[in-house]
Amino acid sequence: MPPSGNPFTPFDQIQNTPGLGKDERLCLSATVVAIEKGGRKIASLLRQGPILGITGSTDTKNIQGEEVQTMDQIAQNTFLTYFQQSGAVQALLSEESEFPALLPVRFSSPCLVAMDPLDGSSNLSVNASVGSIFAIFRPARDPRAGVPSDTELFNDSASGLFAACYLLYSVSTSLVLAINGEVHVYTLDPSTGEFVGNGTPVQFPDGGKIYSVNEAYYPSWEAPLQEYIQWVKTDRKPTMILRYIGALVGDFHRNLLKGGIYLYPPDASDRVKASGKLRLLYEAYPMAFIARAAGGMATDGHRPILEIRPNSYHQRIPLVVGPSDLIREFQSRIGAPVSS
Ligand code: P6P
Repeated sequence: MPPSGNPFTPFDQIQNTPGLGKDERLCLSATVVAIEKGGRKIASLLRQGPILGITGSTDTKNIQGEEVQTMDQIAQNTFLTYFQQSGAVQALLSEESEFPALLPVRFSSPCLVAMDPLDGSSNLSVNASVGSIFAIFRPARDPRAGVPSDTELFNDSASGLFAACYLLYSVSTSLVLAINGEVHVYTLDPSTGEFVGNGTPVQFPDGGKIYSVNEAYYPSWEAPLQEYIQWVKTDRKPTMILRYIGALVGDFHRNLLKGGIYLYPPDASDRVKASGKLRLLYEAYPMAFIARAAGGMATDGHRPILEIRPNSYHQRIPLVVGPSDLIREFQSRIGAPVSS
């Protein structure tokens, strides 16, 4: 609780962030309010998910060819509705839709949102953590001139990205918001419906000892990665421990607070995941933006994630993200250029 005794909220963070124009502040506030509203609704539904019978699959596949969980659809529709009502989002790209949806706007500098409405939803049936992920951009061009089939709405890299946010539905519901180099963690207070923080920005701790990767795919990794993973478990001092819960938001959040590196490498044995499983625009970009604001870095193994140009709305990319000390160590071990 800040010295004032009033809870620090995402609205306070936005108001206190230097370098935002008045209209941008208004638009970002309305966008984050929509995310908070959706987070409250989904957290409430998830608490009673098995009772409501909404933790299972729809037995349909999305445009990614992935099985759609009932809650994926509910989350998609929930955030779409609240973004529509906000009047602050002029186009919304979602993992669940092939192209960005054009939305009604009431602000003079509306933004562009790319989202994964419910990440890790296969965890739902076993009551494990899931999350929602949002990248918030200044559009590279006005989508009302027509939604292009390629990624012209987005700049030629993450240069248009000016805020990123995720919701983590777990023991409690967290909202993590990064703007202009500062990250704050908020917790949903069920008694008031407010997301409250302590006003102190979060930074990755140095010296983390956690690595998060699905080692089942070890046989299909390239040799330098296999050697790195063997090294962290044997000759590294201190050795690392494996923590992996199968949901990017849950693994990232633990690593943000305790210090750890998350890896989703290319899987040479799987045509779909040959370039990694995670999507650049609404998973890798936002996590890389949050990591950078928390004193960390994110790479595809060779290039900084935030410098990679999107070539399609649902482009997949390998992701290695975490504190700078662990990312530099990873890069030096696999022989990649060590980030400055
Ligand atoms: P695997 C969830 O499906 C997700 O996109 C991430 O949230 C998670 O880290 C990863 O995939 C898990 O994938 O192949 O280990 O089950």
